[in-house]
Amino acid sequence: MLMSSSNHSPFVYNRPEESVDAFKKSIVYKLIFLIGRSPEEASQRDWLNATLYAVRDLVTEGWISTAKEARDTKARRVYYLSMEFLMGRTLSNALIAEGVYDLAKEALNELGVNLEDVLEKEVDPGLGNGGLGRLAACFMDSIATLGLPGMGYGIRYEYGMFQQHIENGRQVEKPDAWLEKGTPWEFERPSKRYAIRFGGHIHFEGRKCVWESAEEITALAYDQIVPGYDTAASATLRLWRANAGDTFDLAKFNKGDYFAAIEERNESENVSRVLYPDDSTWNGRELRLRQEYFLVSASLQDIIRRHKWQNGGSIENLADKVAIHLNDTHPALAIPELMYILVDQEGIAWQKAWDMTRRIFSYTCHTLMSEALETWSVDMMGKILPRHLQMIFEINDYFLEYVKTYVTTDVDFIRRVSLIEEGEGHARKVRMGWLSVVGSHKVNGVAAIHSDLMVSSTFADFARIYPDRFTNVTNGITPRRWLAVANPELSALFDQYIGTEWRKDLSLLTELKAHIDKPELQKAVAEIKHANKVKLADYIWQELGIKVDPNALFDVQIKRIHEYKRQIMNLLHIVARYNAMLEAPEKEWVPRVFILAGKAASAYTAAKDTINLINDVATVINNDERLKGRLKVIFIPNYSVSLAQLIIPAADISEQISLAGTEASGTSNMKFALNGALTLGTLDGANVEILQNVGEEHIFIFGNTVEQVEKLRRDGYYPIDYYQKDEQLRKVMDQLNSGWFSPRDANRYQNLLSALQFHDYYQAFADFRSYVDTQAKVDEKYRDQKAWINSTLQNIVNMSYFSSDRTVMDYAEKIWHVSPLDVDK
Ligand code: 4GP
Repeated sequence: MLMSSSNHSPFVYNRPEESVDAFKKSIVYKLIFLIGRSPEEASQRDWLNATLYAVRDLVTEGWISTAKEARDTKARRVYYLSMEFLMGRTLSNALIAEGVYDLAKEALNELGVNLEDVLEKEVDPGLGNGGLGRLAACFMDSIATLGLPGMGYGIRYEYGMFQQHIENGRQVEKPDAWLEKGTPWEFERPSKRYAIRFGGHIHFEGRKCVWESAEEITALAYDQIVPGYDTAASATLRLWRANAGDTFDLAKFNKGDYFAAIEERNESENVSRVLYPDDSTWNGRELRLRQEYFLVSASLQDIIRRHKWQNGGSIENLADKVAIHLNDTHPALAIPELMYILVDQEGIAWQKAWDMTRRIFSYTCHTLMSEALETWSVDMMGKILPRHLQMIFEINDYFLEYVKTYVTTDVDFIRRVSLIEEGEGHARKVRMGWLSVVGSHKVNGVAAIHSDLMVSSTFADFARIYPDRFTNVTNGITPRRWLAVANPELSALFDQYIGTEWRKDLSLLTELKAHIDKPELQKAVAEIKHANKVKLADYIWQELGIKVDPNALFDVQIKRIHEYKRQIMNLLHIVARYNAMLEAPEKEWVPRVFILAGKAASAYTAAKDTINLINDVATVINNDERLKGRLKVIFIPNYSVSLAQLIIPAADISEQISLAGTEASGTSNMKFALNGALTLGTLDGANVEILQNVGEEHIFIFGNTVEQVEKLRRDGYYPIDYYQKDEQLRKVMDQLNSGWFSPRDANRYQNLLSALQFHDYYQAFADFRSYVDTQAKVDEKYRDQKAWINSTLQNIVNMSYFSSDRTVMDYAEKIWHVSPLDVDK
């Protein structure tokens, strides 16, 4: 660490000690000798990269000693396998972790460069889709800060999540070529390369299964340091890139068929080309399956190599030393892959290999959406991974035998739990969710209500077979990125009252309780919120050319666009409010700015139509002068981690309005509350636990409970009844249906609206009344600023439980059985 001078190493060139001068020198050195630019000609990006290199120097040695400590103590390790890591920008987080933010700012300042401008230049890699990927990033941060012997494995997609542009109100997807700008933070590891095999066929030699694969590509490793906060410890995120290796067809090349030779290379390298290939086609699905296997095979080969190297070549004690966590079903092929390695390559007896495998794996389920429980057609898997399919059949035989012997012989039950779905009229499929449960020793949900529902619905049969296997670990967020980096002013204010240690131990926030009634604290919190709103208003003005009033209540819903998250219900209320305001223009309306952001999956029509409708409604409302600027609707394009860092600290209301029983946990709900926004939410996901922690006076809960939702489904749910009964709802729907907001294309939303009016699977109509009434309570409370600020503070001081440090320690103790290393000794 920079600040502890005893730790200084003689090896780092020009280590900046604790002086601005030395830091300046280090940055300029990187600029000249690594980037090849003089300070005079350097662009902002050059300065950014030079600073990244300079800061990376500060963490690299600690990183190396963390690895050494794990090696020397032969620590049991945990490996987190995830197809997504939404890490966010690196520099600001690293500067804070190393305690050199101010130093860097001053050093750059003296070089005539503004740190904040430089920070904005950093690419925000979109190697994830939503909550699951961002959770993985928070976990990496906590693993590093806690000094746990852990490592993340993922894919270094050449193109991350698409860039979302809005053209004429509609989402347009553009490729996200994040690598084009260079990646100074990462270390390329040319020596860490593994052959990944696909296709071919299997045959038995006696009892031994032999897989002769047809193709081979190479996985190359790229490492990112994830610095721990205020510790020398760091974690590693290792991402794999596909390389065609020797598949370049020299014969074709020599014959002059250059393009055919290149094409083959390109095709093999497609495996790490893009996050979420289009899964509406066979080719897209096949590519995704290949990606999943690519991640799993490279990572397991790496894990086993490291283990053998540190254990004198032996694999016998693998299960004592290694825990592997499956972030959802995406890496579930790791289960048959490990069996393949242990049985076919290491010659371990099947039963013993299976016992080891189950001790090693654990699995988190992140959703209750049944469509997200992956299945793969047996045909496709047989074509790409014939040995793994065979292994899954073997596992299934073994498992079903167990069920018949110890649980039940009921044919229906056995058909339901079989790892192979025997389709009536459709092809057989491998059920990856079932495989993950059967191959893991622990399975967890991500919030208390979700874990309960998982056991009572999705995995009910398995809970009967393995009653002790299921558990809950409620999600959390890292206070470093989501308070220290995102809200520096609020962080500095807390430092004055309770010191700086809360960044490492969020339970210290409770010490703020003693100060909660102090008018100067309340005033300062209100001022900081206002300043954050001004910042966001400036961004909206610059990006969208729309003026919003920072004194208005900022009401925010930012997350993927999905029917279950019910952005459409938010919109129904906005239109209802618009109508009410026009009917009583003189009333003292609390000015509101509704802010929405989020991407829709490119093949998800209803979600894309929702974005379009939000923008159409926004256009009409934002231009209606009768409202006198008291109502605005803003859709901020291209939602990302860095945008969340800007938006969340500026929010007054956090919309968490999914239908009860559909959102597994949510994590933005925690980020908002930590930054002092009040939750407006249903009894869903982690909202339930937020309610328990902050108390019912400080949160707005509305809508049906899970039991009521289920009862409605059972008894027959008719959205049209609500439409008929509720005048306000009827008016809104009639307006939307008449094309009021899309006059040039009145039928634009016909599908979206009729699905709502006649099916409304996510029961937006059923919750509409209670939502609108609760929104009125929000206004009422906002009018009483003293009460509002009090609730704001009550939210903040009661967020300790939602630190990802707590979450990760829970995993470490209950599931992974790993303990922190002593790196700072
Ligand atoms: C998300 C869930 O939708 C969200 O509720 C949860 O907080 C998050 O995982 C982390 O556990 N699921 C996904 C996904 O992102 O792709 O299934």
